[in-house]
Amino acid sequence: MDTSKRFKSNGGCPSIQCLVNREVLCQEPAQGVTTAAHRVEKRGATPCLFGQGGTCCRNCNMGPCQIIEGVEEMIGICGATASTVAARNFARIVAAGTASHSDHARETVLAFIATAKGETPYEIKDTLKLRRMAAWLGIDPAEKDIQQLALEVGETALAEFGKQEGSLHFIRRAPQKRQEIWQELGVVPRGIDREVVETMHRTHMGVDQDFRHIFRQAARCALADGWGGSMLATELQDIMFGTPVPIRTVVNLGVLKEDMVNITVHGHEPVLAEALAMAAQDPEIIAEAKKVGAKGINLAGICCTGNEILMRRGIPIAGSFVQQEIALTTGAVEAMVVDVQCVMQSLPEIARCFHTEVITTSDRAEIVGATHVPFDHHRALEVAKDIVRRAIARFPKRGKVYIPKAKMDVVAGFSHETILYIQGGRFRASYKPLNDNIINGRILGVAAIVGCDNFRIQDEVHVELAKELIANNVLVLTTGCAATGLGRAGLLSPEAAELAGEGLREVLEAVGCPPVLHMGSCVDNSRILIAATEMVRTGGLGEDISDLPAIGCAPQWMSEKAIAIGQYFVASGASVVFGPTFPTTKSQEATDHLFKEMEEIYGARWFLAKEAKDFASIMIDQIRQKRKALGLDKKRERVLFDMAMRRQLDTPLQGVGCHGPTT
Ligand code: NFS
Ligand code: SF4
Repeated sequence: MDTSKRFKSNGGCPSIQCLVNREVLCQEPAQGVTTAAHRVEKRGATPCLFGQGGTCCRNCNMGPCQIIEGVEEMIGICGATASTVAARNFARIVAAGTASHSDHARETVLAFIATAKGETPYEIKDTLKLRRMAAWLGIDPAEKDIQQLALEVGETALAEFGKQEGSLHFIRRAPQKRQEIWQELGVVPRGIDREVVETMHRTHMGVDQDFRHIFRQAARCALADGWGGSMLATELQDIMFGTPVPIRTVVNLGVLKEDMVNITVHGHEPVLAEALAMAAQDPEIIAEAKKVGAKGINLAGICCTGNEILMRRGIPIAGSFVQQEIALTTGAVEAMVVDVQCVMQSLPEIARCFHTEVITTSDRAEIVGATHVPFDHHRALEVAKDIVRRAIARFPKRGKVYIPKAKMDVVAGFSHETILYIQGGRFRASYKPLNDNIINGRILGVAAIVGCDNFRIQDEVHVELAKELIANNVLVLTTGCAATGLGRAGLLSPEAAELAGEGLREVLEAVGCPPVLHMGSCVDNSRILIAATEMVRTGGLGEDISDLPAIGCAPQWMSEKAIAIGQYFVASGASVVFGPTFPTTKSQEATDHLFKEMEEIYGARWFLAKEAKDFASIMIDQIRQKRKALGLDKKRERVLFDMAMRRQLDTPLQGVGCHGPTT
């Protein structure tokens, strides 16, 4: 093994604010290792200002053209204006984000089909959801055995990618009024792949050149993500691996174990992580680990793969996006297994300073310096065992180790179905208690804090913002790396309810849940679309998502996927606040479309904010405005639902057992 220390030359103890990250980077094993924290420190926190504003075009070889809005001689060689270029760049970001979520979904669907045929070690676990999804996909679930039904569901889901005409099936899950808006605008997505391809075509040099028209396609493409790719990934993963229910576990780098073989699983696709989880429990494998002096195998998640296995299996998360390199600098990780997305190219270089092996597994993603062990869901367990054995072989080669103490208890697993259940109980699962508590003012509204963390932002924006929101009686939903950050800060535990305002606290204490509900990975933002739809359907809060006192945000976004998510939220009627920068700001015209005109068209818009307090004030203000429009700004009588009142709820069960209505 090459343990050259060449990457260790210019590290040092960086001046980052996150205490646990700094703690690890300042210890002996990490001495001299260069990470993103060091690179940001060296280069400064400000990226290329020109590129950042969205008006740099390199879509053809007459450019690149730097375009300055309002300066006639600074349009593109082809005549492209700032708004067109900003819209094209924005649409391409949305297409890349949609492609990422959807290609992940495709892998899920292929594994699902193989599972239905009995060709994988996975099972069809949630048969209730299978039946519900079958109905949404236009399949009659009656009188079909589970495997046959699963096969039909899988094949219909697969056809959603290549569909050329008509509309995606899950579009029909949205509130009626929203569907009408989409029809009228002509933004109903046809096939998932078609929308991505068409967006790339329309943004090629010399095709679609009306910025509003380009933004409309960006909305259609994003909707193909939220109500298409992402939603298919979430639902089929739930059927195969189990719909999450509340589960206690721990997060932060302190979950790594000194006396065990540590395998961190990083990326996005739970098909890999689930197989590793099975392999890690195999008695034969555990015996092999013991033979080399370890007590067993400790699997820990990074990024959204971490969220997937945390939600379903309670496997701890070692870190979010910004902690991936730092996990390696503990010197305690035998193998970091990765698949796709948000995996930093620097990992193998850092691993070379230690005994760690970085293992790539996806046909779509290899990294120079990593070992490639191709994953195939047909041979899932076999490949997973092979990977775990590689990690075991590294254990005796460990050098100095520093594992920080920091870890925090969290409760995760708040799928939309769980939220139904905790409010109404098994037989009266309903959003009515939530709606009623919003109507009576005990809960001011609902906010989603989603998305990445980002090396350019030092402050704990997510944490400060969440605390401010819950103190103002806003219930917070979270996904992605933001959720891990909020977990690290202790906000995903029921005890954190004491930080909530009086009204919200009463509700949380009655049902015993945290003030911040972890709803999963980034594809699981589709759960938030369904939760919002269910709130509309339950009644009392308007007829459409745009009427709800609800808003989303991604204060530290980094990935293109985050922009796709933002655009599908806005196109679905939920405003979002992003920051600290936004990719169209060098074109006022383009930015005005997203920040003003979209409100007239979709009933929702983008906002930009930098600091936690600005995010909070925009979000609370928006929630208040929606309350006012619903006539909820006046004081109402406050009623707490006790069991007797819950029993009186007249929500029909619709024949679906413990997982509530048919959404
Ligand atoms: Ni979402 Fe999740 Fe994290 Fe951002 Fe990356 S892991 S898919 S993109 S960085 S939240
Ligand atoms: Fe320049 Fe137009 Fe080519 Fe873009 S498409 S690089 S603006 S000439």
